[in-house]
Formats: sequence, C-alpha cells, structure tokens
Amino acid sequence: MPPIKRTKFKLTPDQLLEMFYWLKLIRAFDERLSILVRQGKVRSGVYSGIGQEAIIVGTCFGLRREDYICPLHRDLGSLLMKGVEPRIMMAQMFGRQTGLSKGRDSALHSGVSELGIFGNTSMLGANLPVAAGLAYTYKMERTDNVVVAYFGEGASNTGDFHEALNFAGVHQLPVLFICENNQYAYSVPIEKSMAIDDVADRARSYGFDGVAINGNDVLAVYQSTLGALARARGGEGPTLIECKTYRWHGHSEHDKAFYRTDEELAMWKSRDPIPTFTTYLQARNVLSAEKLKEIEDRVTSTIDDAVEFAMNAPDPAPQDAVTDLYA
Ligand SMILES: Cc1ncc(C[n+]2csc(CCOP(=O)(O)OP(=O)(O)O)c2C)c(N)n1
Repeated sequence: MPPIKRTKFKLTPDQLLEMFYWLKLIRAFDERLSILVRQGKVRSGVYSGIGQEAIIVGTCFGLRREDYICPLHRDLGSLLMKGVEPRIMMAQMFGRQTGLSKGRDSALHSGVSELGIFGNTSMLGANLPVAAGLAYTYKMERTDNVVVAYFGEGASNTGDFHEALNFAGVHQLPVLFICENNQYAYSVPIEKSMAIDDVADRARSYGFDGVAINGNDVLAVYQSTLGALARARGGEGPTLIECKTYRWHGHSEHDKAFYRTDEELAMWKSRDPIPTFTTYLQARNVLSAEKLKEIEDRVTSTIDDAVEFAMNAPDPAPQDAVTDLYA
C-alpha cells in the first residue's frame, strides 16, 4: 500500500487564532473541572484530557455540523467544538436539569443528535461499531458526511474495535478512526497490552491506511485529518489516525497515577501542545501580546460564566427521572 500523501493546507491568521482559542478553552475547561472535583462541587466522574487537546482541535476543526463525532470519556472538548455551549456542558458536569441529559445520567454519556454528537458508551470500543454503522448510513444515503470516532490505545485491544474496522474496510465507509494513544489504559502501559509499536498498523489488516503522528502537534493532526476527510468524502473509505500523546492527570481525578514516574510526566509536559503552538504563532507574528491577553481573558470569562450558570442551575426533579426513557 503506498504511503498516505501529505495534504497541503493554508489557514488564515484568524483560523489559526481560532484553533489557539479552542486549545486554551478546552484546557481551561478541564483544569476548572479538576478544581471543582476537589472542592466537592462536581461529583460526576471526571476524566481529564489535559495534554491531549491538540487531537480534539486538529480533528474537529475541519468538521461540518452534519458530520458525526463519537467521543469518549476524555473528549469533552469535542462536544464544545461541535457546538455545545460551555454553560450547558458545565451544567451537564454538575448533573443539573439544564445539562444535556437533564441530570439523569453520569455526566459523560450525553449525545446531541442535532449537533452530530453520539453519546459516549462506557464499554470501551463499543462506540466504534456504532460509528461504522453511522458511516454505513451516510454511504447508503449517498451524502458526503463523515463520522469521526475516538478511542484509546487500550480500546484498540477489544473485539469491537476489530469488528468495526473490518466492517468499515469491507464497505469502504466514510469514517475516521482517531486513536488517542496516551500510553496508558488506566494503569496499564502500552507495552503490556500490545505486541506492536503502532496502533496505526492495525488498519492495514482491514484494507485501509493508518498513520501514526505526533498528537501534540495541532497542525499535524489537522493536516492528517484533512487528508482523511477528503478521502472519506470522496468515497475512498476509512483512515485510522493514531495520535501519540500523554494524559497529564490520572485515569480519572481520583487516580494519583503512582504507576508512572515524575520524569516521564515531566518529559511529556515539555511537549505541551499549547506552548508549542503559541511559539509557532508568535514566530509568524500571528499572536501579539494584546491578542494573547484578549484570548486568555475571553477563555477565563467563558469558564467563569459557565461555572456560575451551572452552580445556580436547578437540580433535576424526582418526578422527571423516567421522562424520555422510551421513544
Ligand atoms: C470493555 C471495557 N473494559 C474495561 C473497562 C474499564 N475501563 C474504563 S476506561 C479504561 C482504560 C481505557 O484506556 P484507553 O482505551 O487507552 O483510553 P484512555 O482512558 O487512556 O483515554 C478501562 C480499562 C471498560 N469501561 N470497558
């Protein structure tokens, strides 16, 4: 199979700044959630995506509203980028009546069909056959919409992953499989769960391409995504993009991650996607000191507003517990 061709792209300064805003917003959202958990204000499970933001921004930036995403527990940022208001997302995390699921489930399973967001499933890998099914629908409907499904390297060891990729390969479906390889599945390091180095290699068994890229480089992620989107929209089938990254926090906020070393964490923090992109923008005179302050202020006020909204939002009413259970 020939290697995937590099996709040329050009982003305007405004688009680059928009990417930067999203990186900062998603980071700030997760950071605030982490504090709220420690304060006992958010009691839902929180699975921080800090350190992995470039994957979400790079993959969501080129999407249309009609494209579907199938996010996982660490991908709250993808819901924001797909159009969920930060206030509503925060109310969801607080389990409020004004949240996406109206306070009736664990905060992580909400979907929004009008925005093209499939609700996360708890069973690892189980979102992938659903993604393939959605892509099959798009193919049957002869639209050029695409499905983007996220999963960890741990989930790539489940049967559902292999069935989904096989089905997508056989039917040449318009789906992007985005692996967020953050080196650990809970406490299990990748070398204890896989006998190969790259999850991307698994795609070839199912008749399509896989690439392994630097998941902390937002432009590299965007570039690979653009190519994969073009192939999917053009009827050329799926792509697996493995984004190598690292999660800075434990598996969830209650996990102190004693199974890894301080040196390892420090090494990955030195590859933080945000300063890398900041330097890139400053070197090209896209991000002035004033613009940086403006974006940081906007991020802070958006998060403050979201928290205030969520803190003051009503709890769900007991009598609504079973509303909407049946279609
Ligand atoms: C089928 C299944 N097995 C085990 C679990 C428990 N579990 C939840 S998250 C997780 C680790 C996930 O690792 P990975 O897929 O690499 O994603 P990450 O959390 O690192 O982003 C495990 C083992 C589960 N939810 N589903």
